Amino acid sequence: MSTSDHATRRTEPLPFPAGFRVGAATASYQIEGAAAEDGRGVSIWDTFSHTPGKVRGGDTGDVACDSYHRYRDDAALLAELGLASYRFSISWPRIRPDGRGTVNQKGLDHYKAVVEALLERSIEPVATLYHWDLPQVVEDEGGWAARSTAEAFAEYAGIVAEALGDVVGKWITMNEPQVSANHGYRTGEHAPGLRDEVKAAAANHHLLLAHGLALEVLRGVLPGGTPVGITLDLHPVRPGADGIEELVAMVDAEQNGCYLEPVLHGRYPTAARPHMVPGAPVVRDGDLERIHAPIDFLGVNYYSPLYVRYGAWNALVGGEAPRPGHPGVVSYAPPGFERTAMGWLVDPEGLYELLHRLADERPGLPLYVTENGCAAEDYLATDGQVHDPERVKYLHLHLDACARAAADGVPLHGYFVWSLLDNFEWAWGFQKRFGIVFVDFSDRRRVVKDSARFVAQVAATGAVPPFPEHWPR
Ligand code: IFM
Repeated sequence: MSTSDHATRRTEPLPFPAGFRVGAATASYQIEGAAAEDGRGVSIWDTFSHTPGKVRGGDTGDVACDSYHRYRDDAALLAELGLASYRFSISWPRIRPDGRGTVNQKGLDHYKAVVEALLERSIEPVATLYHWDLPQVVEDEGGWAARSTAEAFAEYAGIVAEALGDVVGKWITMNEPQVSANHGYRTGEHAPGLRDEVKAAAANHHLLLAHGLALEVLRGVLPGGTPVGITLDLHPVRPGADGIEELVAMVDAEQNGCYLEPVLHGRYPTAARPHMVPGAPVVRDGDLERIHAPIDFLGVNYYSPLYVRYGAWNALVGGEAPRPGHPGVVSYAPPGFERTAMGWLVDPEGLYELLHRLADERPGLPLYVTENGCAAEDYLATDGQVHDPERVKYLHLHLDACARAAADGVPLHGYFVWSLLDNFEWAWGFQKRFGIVFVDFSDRRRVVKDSARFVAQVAATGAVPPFPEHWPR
C-alpha cells in the first residue's frame, strides 16, 4: 500500500507489536564535548575539525552539547519523553587514549555513570562501540586501511565489554562502515580526509573485520544471551531513467552490498566494480567467515533513497549531484518529493521496502531502525518553543512505514530517532539540526521540540496516530 493510499484509509492509530521499543540515538563526538578532559586521547575528528576548511564555520566537537557533563539532564529528558532505549556511542580515545596500551579508568567510569543514569530511569542502554572517533594515533599507524586497526578495535571492545557487559542492554559494534570507508578514505569529506581508492577498499574490509573480531571477543566476555549487532546505513537505489537496471545493480552493490553481503552472506557482491570491492591480499582466509558470524540483530540507518541515472552533472539543476567515483553518473532528485534541510528526499516507502527486503533476505533476523530523522531549519520561536512541523511530518511518515512493515510480519523490534539532540553534524558542523530536542549552542540549554512531543506520544501509546487531514505548515 502506498503512503497516500494508506493515509486516506487509516483513521485509527496503527499499533506496533507488543514489546516494540521507541528510543533516541546520539554519538560520542557529536554530543560529548570535554575533548581534553579526564585523559581522553585525540581522535581523527579532533584533528579534522581543527584543520581549517574541513568543517563548515570551523566548528569542532570540543564542547558540542556538553553531554559529557550533562548526561544526567539528557537521561532526564529521555525519561520525560517516555523513551524506552537510548543508543549512545563510546569514544575509543576516552578508553584507550593511544588506541592500544593504557586503559583510562576515568573513561570507563564515565560510561558506567551514563549507563547508571539511564538504568535508574528504566531506560535501556544500547552502546555503539565505534561511531567514527578513531584514536589519531591509530590513524597515524595506518587507520582503517591497516589490518592492525581491526585487531586493536577488538581489544578495545573487549575492555569495554568487561567493564559494562552486565549493565548495557544491547551492543552495536560499528556504525555505518560505508560512511567511514567512503567519506573518510575515498572522498575525503570526513576524517581522516583521505582520497585514496585502494585505502578505501581496504578500510571497507577492515571495518567489517573489526566487527567480526569484536563479535568473537564480545561473545566470550558478555553474559550469555546479550544481543550484539552491527548498524549499516542502507539506501534503496532507484532508477532515474528507464533501461538502466545494470547501473542500479552496480550502485546498489557498491553502496549497500559491499557491507550487507559480507555480514549477511559472507561474500562481497559481484555486481560492484572490481576496484570498489576488497580482495586479496587484504581479504585473508577466514575473514569472511568471521564477518558473517551470527549476529542477534541488524541495525538499519535509513534517511532517503538514491535515484541514479547516466548523464553529465549540471550544477544548475537542483537536486543533482555527481556520484563520487562514477564519472558520467549522477544522483538525481525526481520532482514531487519533499526534501529535508540536507537536500535529502523524503520517501518513507524507501524504508518500508528496505525493511521488507531485509526480512526476505535473512528471514527471522531481528531488525532495529537504529537511526532515522531529518535536519530542519529550527529556531526558538517568540513563545520560547521550537515548532518543527517538517520533522513531525517526516517522523510520522517513517514511523508509519515501520508500523506497517511490522504489521506485515517484518521482525522489526524498535526504532531510534536520530537524534535526541541537535549536535555536531560532521562536516556540516552545528549548522544542520537533527535533534528532537533543540540545543541553544550559546549556553547548551535544551528545549523540547514539537517533534519530541510527537515521538513521546508514539512511545506512550505504542501506536502511530492517523495522519492529520492537512499537514501543519
Ligand atoms: O549524524 C549522522 C550520524 O552520525 C550517522 N548517520 C547519519 C546522521 C545524519 O547525517
